[in-house]
Amino acid sequence: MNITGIYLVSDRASLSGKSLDNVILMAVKGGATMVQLREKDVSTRFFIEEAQRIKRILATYTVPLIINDRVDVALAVGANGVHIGQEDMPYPLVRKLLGPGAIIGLSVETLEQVESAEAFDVAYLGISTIFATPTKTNTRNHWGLDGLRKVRAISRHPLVAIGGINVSNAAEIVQAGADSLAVVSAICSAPDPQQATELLRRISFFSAEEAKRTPT
Ligand code: TZP
Ligand code: MG
Repeated sequence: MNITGIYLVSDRASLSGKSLDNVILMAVKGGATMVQLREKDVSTRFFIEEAQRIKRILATYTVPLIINDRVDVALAVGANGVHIGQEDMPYPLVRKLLGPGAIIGLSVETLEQVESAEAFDVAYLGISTIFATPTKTNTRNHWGLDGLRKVRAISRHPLVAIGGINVSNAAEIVQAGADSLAVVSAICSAPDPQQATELLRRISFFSAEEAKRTPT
């Protein structure tokens, strides 16, 4: 799995009246390469029905569906993977349940957690959080760009940066070592989520995409 590009993480509190299905569709049309459904306050039934709907939308664009926290929901709907934090089901058990092909992402908030994750075959580390963000306030650490560079220097895993990412800082976060940018409010709260995703992608990944296309 090639982890790169703009990774949309859903948050229904950030939608400013828009429909989640539509925001996800717009983000994917704008070039988002992964989508994580993150639901903290809905019933299991609701979560499963939503995930089934979103999975159908994403399949058209061959964009992977990642479920936050809930291994049972991921299994039930045949999602591509799960994103877990340090308090969730331990990585070895998630791998055992989902199998070798699943995309498993793990959030890390300290260098000790980064070091422990070297033993795991995670698809990526979620570097949480890069900057302080009103979207999630129960966070332990703000890595900043220097912290991200430190993680880049010691980890073998692809790095997904998350927290406070927007057009003003996206490019420097990629330059500091992020393979992918996970974004909530800069897409979910945008009046035009497709345009917001396109802009984030262009700002942060355009030179890398160009270099791949242009033979040297
Ligand atoms: N995990 C760490 S920060 C965060 C999550 C889910 C929220 C990021 O939201 P935003 O609006 O992109 O800063
Ligand atoms: Mg979690």
